[in-house]
Amino acid sequence: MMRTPPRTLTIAGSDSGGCAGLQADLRTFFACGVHGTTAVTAVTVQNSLGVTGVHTIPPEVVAAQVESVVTDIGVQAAKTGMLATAEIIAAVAGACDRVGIGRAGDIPFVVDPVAASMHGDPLLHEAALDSYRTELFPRATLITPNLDEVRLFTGLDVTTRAQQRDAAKALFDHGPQWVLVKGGHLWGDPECLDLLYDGSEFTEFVGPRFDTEHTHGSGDTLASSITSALAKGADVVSAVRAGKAFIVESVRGAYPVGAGVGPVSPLWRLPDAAEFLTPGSITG
Ligand code: PXL
Repeated sequence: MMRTPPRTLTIAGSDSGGCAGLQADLRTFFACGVHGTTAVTAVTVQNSLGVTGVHTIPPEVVAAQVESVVTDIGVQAAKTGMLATAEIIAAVAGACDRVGIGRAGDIPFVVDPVAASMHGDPLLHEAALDSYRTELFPRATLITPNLDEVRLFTGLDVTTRAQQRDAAKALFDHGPQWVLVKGGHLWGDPECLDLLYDGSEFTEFVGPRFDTEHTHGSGDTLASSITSALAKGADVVSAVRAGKAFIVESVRGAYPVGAGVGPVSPLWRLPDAAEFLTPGSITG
């Protein structure tokens, strides 16, 4: 029998197209060698062209999934993705407090404040912005906004690396232990700089900017790989360093699907995957 790997939890929405959301989280968890569990918040009707439907799960069912998983299977780190409504955010905050996720306990808690799909389809009610600021950011070990989310939560329009620092400070004032302001949307920058801040020190993580439009699920993949490293006991700086290395390779491994935007992919972790189970490869 194998040894049980570390367990992680994603509290997130389903992307039927398999590019983003909990589908991206689960495959990242697998590729990072942890056992992934889920609390589903919403089902999106989605393909490579965009989102045509959003169906939310009752808040008490979201909370029950969190409690069911953590009290039996146990998790060493948790993350959030699409939370959709103020009511779901309130339920998640309550459940996290009851089971010791985030500030209320010792389970590291990554809050990826998903607000819209990469096509711009809304994945969060406007009324829920305040719930993030008051109920989730103060409970988070780390928050991981992109620059569109920075604008929504702080009103700051970041167009330079210097402004990225101002944004990190403004977000830190909402109470998370650490802030990672992702620079992928700083379109004029020839590199992608993600800036980590703990209230006193900045740490920069610089990676290449790839010439690809197939970046669906990149935020989810980064947050999930960071969560996996935290579950294995890494400190936040080491976990973000590991996550950055993971997302760089996953963007390099992105591929097209359908007529629109394809996903970033952790398949690079499984070099034989393309050949495995093809007729010539099956022996024995
Ligand atoms: O990538 C953010 C995201 C998270 N969760 C769901 C999504 C998306 C983007 O499309 O669909 C369900």
